[in-house]
Amino acid sequence: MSPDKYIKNYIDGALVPALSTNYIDNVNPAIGQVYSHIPDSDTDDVQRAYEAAERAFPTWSKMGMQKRFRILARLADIIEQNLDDFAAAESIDSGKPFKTALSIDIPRAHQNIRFFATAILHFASESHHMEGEAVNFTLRQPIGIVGCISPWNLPLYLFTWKIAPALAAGNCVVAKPSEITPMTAYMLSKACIEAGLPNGVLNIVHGEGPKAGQAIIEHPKIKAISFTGGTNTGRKIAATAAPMFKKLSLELGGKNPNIIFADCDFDQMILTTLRSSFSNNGQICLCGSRIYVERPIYERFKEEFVKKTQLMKVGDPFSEVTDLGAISSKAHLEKIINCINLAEVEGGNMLCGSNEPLRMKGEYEQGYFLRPVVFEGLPIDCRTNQEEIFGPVVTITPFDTEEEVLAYANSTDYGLSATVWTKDISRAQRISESLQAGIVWVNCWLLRDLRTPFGGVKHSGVGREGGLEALRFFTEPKNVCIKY
Ligand code: TXE
Repeated sequence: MSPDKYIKNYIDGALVPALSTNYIDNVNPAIGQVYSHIPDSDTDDVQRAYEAAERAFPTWSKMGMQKRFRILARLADIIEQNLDDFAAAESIDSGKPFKTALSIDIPRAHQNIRFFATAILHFASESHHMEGEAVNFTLRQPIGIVGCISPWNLPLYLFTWKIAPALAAGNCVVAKPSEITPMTAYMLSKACIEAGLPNGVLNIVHGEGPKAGQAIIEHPKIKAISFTGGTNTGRKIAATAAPMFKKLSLELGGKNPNIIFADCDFDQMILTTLRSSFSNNGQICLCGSRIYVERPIYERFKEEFVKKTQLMKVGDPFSEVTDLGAISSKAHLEKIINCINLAEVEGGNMLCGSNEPLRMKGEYEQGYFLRPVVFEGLPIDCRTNQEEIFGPVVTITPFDTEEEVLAYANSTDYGLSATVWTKDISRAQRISESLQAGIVWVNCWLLRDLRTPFGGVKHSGVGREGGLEALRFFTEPKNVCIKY
């Protein structure tokens, strides 16, 4: 299963170009050059995808969950059997280290599909008995045709996280991956054909957000939208979809606090904090970009953390020793550099890293590389500490009391996740209760159980993904009341 130079849409079971036959360039960010092309789809392609989905819906939604389970399980197996090819494609497309795609992204993609393929077999609805009079039961039926739109940071991982529950629940899907990282979604379409997914059940339309993506959002008969991406895009999507009364799940940005108390397991905390700060170049909505450290260990933390950050290897995504690959695109690299410059203007003291791209030699000379950056000395309310950067940039700040650090942690518009490091279980509980976040990790980070609710509060989103929450989102409850 090798990547092609010309990516195709997957509509009605066939691999086809956009109706306009126009293409957009797809860049390999580690070498800074165009290496493939994606269909520049528009409203007409989305309409074609919708019509295919509409034709497929009666059969797919009624074929029974056992049959849907079998097809989806086969799809998961095909991805797993082609792990290396998928991981190499993901690394080339996004700039992330191959070893990360191999150990995290692609395994999680086939796990997502298998998880929801089996979850639907255990999905049950409620009944409400009115003693001596009637019984109510809730039918949970598929919604119909739904739209799934995903970002570039965890391409196949997040694409399948949406598509799998939608399909398992009996919906047909019109989906769009990010135009920055389309390759593994294209490989997924080939895997769907191999798995025997009936034509039109899943349709993958490639192209730009404001064009192909917006056409999905605006389509009058696509009844639900599941979106992961930036908060500003989420706002635009809500503005279009809410007046059309579409069901919406929005997983948006984060500016997550990492709160470190002096009684923590220091070594474990340092290792995990390096991961929570710089994994995937900080391009994970769950990364902890605001690090608050209790004063008695602040200096020790600063010294150790900066020393270890400076030792991180940036470069060749295919090298075993690489920690940080390339930033996903030139535009994003420029955005991160602007954020670093702003942090300096705001009075930040850069403890390591640089506001200049890292110039590699040889093949990677034109790639978008950046050393990880640590700032201190920034006010809590400055833009650097309030706005999402989505890059390898963190700030560190000392604190003295629980009350103070909670105020810092809850000071932003975001509320996706938070991490707390302490051995005091009562304190961990108190802080967890008061944090304004959809997910709190105590003494760990990114430890994920796919059954748990996933999502944020405030400007980090609306609704929850994961486990039964996702199956509830992708089904419409109908109460049936039978009098006896
Ligand atoms: O995301 P976009 P971008 C954040 C992060 C990043 C910023 C921008 O802060 O810097 O978002 O990244 C599609 N109608 N996150 O520009 O634009 C688009 O094609 C319909 C956080 O990549 O939100 C892509 O498929 N669709 C995030 C998807 O939306 C539209 C992960 C996401 O793109 C559209 C990624 C429109 N009008 C970025 N405009 C997280 N929370 O994980 C764009 N799209």
